[in-house]
Amino acid sequence: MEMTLRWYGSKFDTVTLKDIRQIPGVTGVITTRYEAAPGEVWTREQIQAMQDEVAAAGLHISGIESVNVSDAIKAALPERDQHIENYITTLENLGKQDIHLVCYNFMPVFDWTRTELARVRPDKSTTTAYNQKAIDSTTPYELFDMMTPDDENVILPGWEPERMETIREVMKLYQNVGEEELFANLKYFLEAIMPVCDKYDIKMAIHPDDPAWSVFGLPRIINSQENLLRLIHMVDNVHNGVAFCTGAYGSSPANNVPETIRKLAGRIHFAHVRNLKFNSPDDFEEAAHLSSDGSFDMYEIMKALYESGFDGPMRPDHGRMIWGEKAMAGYGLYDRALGAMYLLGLWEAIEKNSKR
Ligand code: DNO
Repeated sequence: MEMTLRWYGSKFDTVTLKDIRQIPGVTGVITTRYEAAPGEVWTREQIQAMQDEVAAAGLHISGIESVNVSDAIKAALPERDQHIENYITTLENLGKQDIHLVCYNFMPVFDWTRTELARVRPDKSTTTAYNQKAIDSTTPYELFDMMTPDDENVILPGWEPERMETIREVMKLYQNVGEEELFANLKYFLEAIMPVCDKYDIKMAIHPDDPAWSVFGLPRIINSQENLLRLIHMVDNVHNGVAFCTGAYGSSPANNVPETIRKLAGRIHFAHVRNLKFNSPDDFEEAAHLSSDGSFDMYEIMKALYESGFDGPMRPDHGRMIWGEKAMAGYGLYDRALGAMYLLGLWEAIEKNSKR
């Protein structure tokens, strides 16, 4: 297991590579070309430039989160083959640059969804939160406003302003796409990219839907144990794997996080580990990583990862805003650094215990 931190690049992130380098045990970053539109080819020169910048800080790129999949691919529009071809070229260029992990999601239109970006917790930290009643009484367009931070320099990953401009049209693309169609489109995409993944040993890691159910009537499929197993079996290739996100997958209390980790052994290529606090069946917020601050047993989660042989990059996930920090919601330095330390501590204890 390698502990990493997500980093958005010097143009977008308030957290610097120097900051990340000073977190004990964090050796790699998970990054992306944030400015790239889904469907666009990434050149080797662009990838090399990212690698040079990260290497100059004494770190390396452990994986890409994300190379986004366009709605044309997700909804099977006429231009999907062109977009898949571009995706393959990007994968080829990443492979040639010695990058072997790519995270993506297959959520239509919206990426992770929250209804509050700065809910105040009892300790006066702020955190992101989701309330189903708030979703039920709003529209996707109003939600976009809620997901837009007041500070215009802070953009929320997955909710870039340019997306809002096309959201009405994009929603319409899914009128005839249900869960079965979405599965078929995912299979089509995976089958097309597996040869290049095999050639360059690129592990594709799909991110579970967040929250793990349909939002605004759009189909969502990466949200239950049954569907995750269906995904890995429908294209039975080790390069077709999962970015297991405990918070996204665990947002549904029906999902047993440690059990599913064990069932997916060998196919989890990347782990996002965070804790949630359920306040009611309709409401959760992101807690500190520590088990006692939220609803998850983080020890059991880490033990399941360890015992199922997980050996890929791991990252702490959505952190609270503490100590006056202002950063991209969920992606400040301090709480994620605390999270990384805690997860490394759990891992060390589990590892040492298992060797006794
Ligand atoms: C949110 C993230 C997601 C994730 C994508 C993967 O914090 O976990 O935006 O990166 O869904 O493509």
